[in-house]
Amino acid sequence: MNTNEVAKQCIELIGEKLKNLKKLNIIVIGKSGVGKSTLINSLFRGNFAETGLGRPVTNEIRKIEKKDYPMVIYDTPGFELSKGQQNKVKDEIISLIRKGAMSNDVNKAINCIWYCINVGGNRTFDETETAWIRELTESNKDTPVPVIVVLTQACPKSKALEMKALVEKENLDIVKVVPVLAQDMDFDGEYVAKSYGLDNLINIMSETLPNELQDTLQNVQKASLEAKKKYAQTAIATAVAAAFGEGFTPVPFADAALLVPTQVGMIATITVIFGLDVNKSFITSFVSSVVGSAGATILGRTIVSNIIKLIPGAGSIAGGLISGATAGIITTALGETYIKIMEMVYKGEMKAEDIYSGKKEKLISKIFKEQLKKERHNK
Ligand SMILES: Nc1nc2c(ncn2[C@@H]2O[C@H](COP(=O)(O)OP(=O)(O)O)[C@@H](O)[C@H]2O)c(=O)[nH]1
Ligand SMILES: [Mg+2]
Repeated sequence: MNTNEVAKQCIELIGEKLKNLKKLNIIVIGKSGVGKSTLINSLFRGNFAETGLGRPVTNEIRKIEKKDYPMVIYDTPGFELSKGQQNKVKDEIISLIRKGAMSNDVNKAINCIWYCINVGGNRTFDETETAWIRELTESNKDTPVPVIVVLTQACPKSKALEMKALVEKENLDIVKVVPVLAQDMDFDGEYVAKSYGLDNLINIMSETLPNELQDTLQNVQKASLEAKKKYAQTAIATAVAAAFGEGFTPVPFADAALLVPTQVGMIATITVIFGLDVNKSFITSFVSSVVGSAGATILGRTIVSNIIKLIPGAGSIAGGLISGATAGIITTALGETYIKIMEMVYKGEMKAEDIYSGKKEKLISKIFKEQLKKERHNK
């Protein structure tokens, strides 16, 4: 198997994994102007609220979705409405939740509700809103969905904390009250309040979501690089444990059937977590930067011997076998190197073109060598 074939498999697997991501369904509630759209666009890739197709589900609820995008948002205003209409919206939301739950389809179940309250524009705190949240959670005890109260435009922070304390005092059946300033806020050019809290909201979401939605959350979110990296590292550990968990079982190093699929699967998973567009040339260049020139047979005897020479104290290959532990070290180093590259591309520090034109070959190779040493050291 050569780098080109490996890259082809990677790209196919990435496509498959993307297609199989479970849909994340969120209901976002709050008066118009509180900052719902701004919040959504700041949290998720692709300017979702702006470019997603909105279609009315009921008079008030609008469903926002995008082709090939594993998320649906139900955008619900409602609190400038009359009391009668507020009740109607509540019933519509409950009916939406029940329909989702009854469908027995993970792609349709409502996973989370954000109730947004604006800090900046509120002189005092509006108790009809917390009363409504209480009614919602109390009349929906049979199909509960976690509710997060998001304090939007949470600036100044002191005022946001005051409001947070007020909402918490209500003892509502909610997960948390989270202050967020989705975008920097400029006060006449004299003072700029820096955005904050988006990463916290992502982490709280992650805690409330089931395992099967963690990949999706990381794929769509763009607010916490740390969360992506942490989750990608878990994916490496899982891949290594699944393939080389025994640690002592020697792996025939020329046995691509055991080594390569593990590594292809891991690279594909990490790509999905970062939510970046990569093509075949990107993967080809990455792989050849790590294992040697393009077109070479991956994990052939020479390449593996060369890699093993880079691992201090790993010894030589005896009888065509490497230990499971060594295979684990190589795989982990490969995954960590890929995460570092993804991070640089994500931050815009490295262009994808620079990778496939080969400009970054030396850098990638250097990172890989450092990771091999580090992994060896950790063992
Ligand atoms: N600077 C800043 N402006 C915000 C923020 N959130 C909302 N806004 C502004 O408030 C207005 C209403 O926001 P929008 O997201 O459209 O509210 P929606 O009606 O709830 O969707 C817009 O002019 C936004 O630019 C924020 O976090 N920072
Ligand atoms: Mg809006």
